[in-house]
This record gives sequence, structure tokens and C-alpha cells, in this order.
Amino acid sequence: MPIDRRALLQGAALASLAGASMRFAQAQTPVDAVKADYTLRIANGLVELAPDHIVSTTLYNNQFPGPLLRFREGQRVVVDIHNDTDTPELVHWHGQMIPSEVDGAVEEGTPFVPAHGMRRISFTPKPSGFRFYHTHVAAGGDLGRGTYTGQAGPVYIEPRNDPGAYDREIFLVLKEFMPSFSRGGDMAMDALIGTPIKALQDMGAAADAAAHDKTKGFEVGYDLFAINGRMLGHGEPVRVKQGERVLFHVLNASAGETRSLALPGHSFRIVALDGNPVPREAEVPLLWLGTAERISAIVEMNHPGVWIMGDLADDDRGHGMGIVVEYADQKGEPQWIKPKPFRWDYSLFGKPGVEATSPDETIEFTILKHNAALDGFNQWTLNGEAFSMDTMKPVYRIEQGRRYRLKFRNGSDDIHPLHLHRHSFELVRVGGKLTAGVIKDVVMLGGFQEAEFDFVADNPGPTLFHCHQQLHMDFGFMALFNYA
Ligand SMILES: [Cu+2]
Repeated sequence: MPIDRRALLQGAALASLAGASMRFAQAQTPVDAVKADYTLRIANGLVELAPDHIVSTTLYNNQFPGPLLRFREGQRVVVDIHNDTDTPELVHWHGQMIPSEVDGAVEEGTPFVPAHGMRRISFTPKPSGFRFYHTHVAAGGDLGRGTYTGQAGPVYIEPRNDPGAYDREIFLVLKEFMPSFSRGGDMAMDALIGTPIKALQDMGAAADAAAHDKTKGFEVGYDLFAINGRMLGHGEPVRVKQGERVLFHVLNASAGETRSLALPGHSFRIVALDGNPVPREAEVPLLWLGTAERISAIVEMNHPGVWIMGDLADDDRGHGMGIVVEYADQKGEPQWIKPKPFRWDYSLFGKPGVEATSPDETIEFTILKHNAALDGFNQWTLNGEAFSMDTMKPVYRIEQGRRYRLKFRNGSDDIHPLHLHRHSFELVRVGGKLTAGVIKDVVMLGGFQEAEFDFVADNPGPTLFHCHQQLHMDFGFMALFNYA
């Protein structure tokens, strides 16, 4: 770790002035004396999505996405976070097993980065793989806050071994801009395998009937869509050569959308989900990603042309959600060919014929939506309780070393990207299929469906669980796990 000599001298001088040079020598932690390895500056800025679409939003280091941070597993880093905005901020290190103090969720006790202030943090990055960082403040009804802004950036924690043979790697950050509210909205109904469960549909219908307000609650829609901060056709194309094997690291940095991605004439060999190598690499024709999910996939460039790698939704792709892939010596307008439908099945990547280890304890969650219950916003409950920032409830007590199975029953038609902080989990059952060995930190729970995953309580400290849709987590869809 490089030591800034000037900072050291300044620190020593201050300590001497206080008449405590001995104490300084003994008690001064290295963290305070060194120059930060990384600096993040949160401030308002402009993103040129296209020449006629320049948006103003909150950014890291005046760019979208925020800078790619490359860490090495197990090698401690010091990060200075400056907040030039008028409101307190939080940077969450998504997918890392680090202490609550630095994880970046106020519910876990992480201190805010004060408005017009800074906070220095230090942690030991782990595990290796594709992670990311993003703001973790509540936005509520303010579409200029939280993940509606441009506060997201990729993290790559260098692994001890290479994940596979490939010629190069490319990071793609998918993100929408210019959010607005509407009543109701569209949901990708063709994203996931599995069928709705009648009992859950009945439960949802009963909640709808019990709602005071019979109108639909607000949903968020977007005007502009971009990959790596550029609308389709306005950024540099991905330039490839025939025969090349390209490893794409794709991050859905949306505030709440489910995304798809296809490249006509090509398929994706999935090597990692949420940065964790899968037990079984499988070839799929296209990708589906819930909010905050990451997919690492190798594409063999064996179909020369100029192609649009884009979202299946014509409207979203038409408003920018795509990137051009251009083979060497190929010219012409980028081509899009609508792919055949393909539903996402996590079990494709699991250990075949193996069931997950039995848990020590199972905790069940029933999820319900209460239409327009909070000033026009839908309220979300887990087992009848909406998370409250005042009481920090509901809370579940867990014991270190035990293996917990969380079973979710979705009484709503929405897809929920379920996220557990500071721990990874193993998929047990999703879309009606049993599986094992798929390690993730976000999983999509289909409308009126069930999902189960296991985690081992191996990282003491308050641990937040929530739906990664900003609109859902801000209106009740959260819970806290406290170690006994
Ligand atoms: Cu949700």
C-alpha cells in the first residue's frame, strides 16, 4: 500500500502538538496515515447519453458508470468517499462479505457520508468476482435520489484463478434515465420459467379486495435507456474479430427494471452469476437479469456482421437499450433480429441431480402488495409487516454457524429481485425446480411464484434483506437479520 509521506508528516506534527507523539506512534492506525487507494466523489453532473440527450443526475467521479474498481481478494483497501451533494449518502458494496460498519446500509448501522463531507472507509474485499457499488439511500417519492440517479459502478475482485479461457473482457452496465411515475406499469411476463400458484393468486386478489384505494399504485417508467451511459448507436461499438472469445460482464444497474439482452446469431455461455462461477456452464440464447443481478458470459464471435446487442423490448431498445457489436471489415447498418422467446431458468447452471444440504432452520416469508396504501404508493409487507425505519422491524434473530433456508411466497404479480447483504446464498428451489450449487446475492422471484435459498450465518453483524427494486424496498419490502 503506498504511503503518502506528506500525510504521515502532517499526522506526526499534529500528534506532537498535542504532546502525544508516543501515543501516536503506538495507537495510530495505518488507515489514517496512508493515502486512499480509491477516491469516490459524489456530485451532480451531466451524462451525454446522446448528443441531444444530456441528462443531469448524481454521479460518482463525474461519470456514468462510476469508475471500474479493481480490487484483489484479501488485500485491504482504503476508500475515501466525498459527498458534494446537499443530502447524506451511502455507498453500498454489493455482493461483498464485509462488516456492517462499511457495508453501506444505514439499517445495518453504517454511518452516512455527510452532505458536503467525507468518510474514509477500509475493508478487505471478498469474495473474488464481479461485484458493484451503488447508493443505498431511500428515495421514497423523490426520483432524484437513490438508485434513480447515476450512482452505480462496477467492481471486479481479482480471483486467484482465471475463470476461463477468453481473449478479452468487456463490462456492460445497463441503466435507465429520466424516471417518472405512472399508475400501473408493464412487467416482463415472459422472463422466467414457472407457473403462477393458485393459492398465491387468491391471496393477491384478497389483498386487492381489502385495499381502501381501488386504483393501482405508482410505478416508475423511464424515457431513456443506455449501456455504459450511451444510448444505442451513440457510443463506441464493441469491435470484435471473427473467432474471438469475449467475456462479457453484464450488470443490471436499474432502479427496478428486469432487463434482457440478446445478440442476434450468437449465444452466451454462462460462466458466473453475480460474480460466482457456476457449477455447470451452460449455453443460452439470451440473458435475463433482475435489478442488481450480474451475469458473466463468454460469446464466441462466429457470425460476422454489424449487430445490435440489445433488450428484447422494442420500446426500450428503441430508446437506447443496446450497443453495436461490429466485426472487423464489416460495414452497414446494425442489424437486429428478434430472438425466439426464452425463459430464464437458474437450475440450468446448477449441479445436476444434486439437492442442497438440509438447513438447520427454515424461515418463511409471504409477500403482499397493498395497492396505493401510502399516499398513492403501493405498500409491501412481509408476513404482514412493512419494514419501518423508526422501529427497524421486522427483525429475525439468527445464530452464527447455522444454515438458514429462506422460503418466499409471492402474493403479487411483480418479479422481485431478492437481495441479501453481506452473505451469499445457494439457490434451492426457483421457478418450481430444485437445484444446488448456484451461489448468488440476488435472485428473481416470479409473480405468484415461490423461491427458496439457503445462507450460512458466517458474517456477524446486522444484515439487511430486501427487494432490490427501489420502489419496493422504500415502501416496506425489507427485513433485518440480527446475530444472536
Ligand atoms: Cu420487489
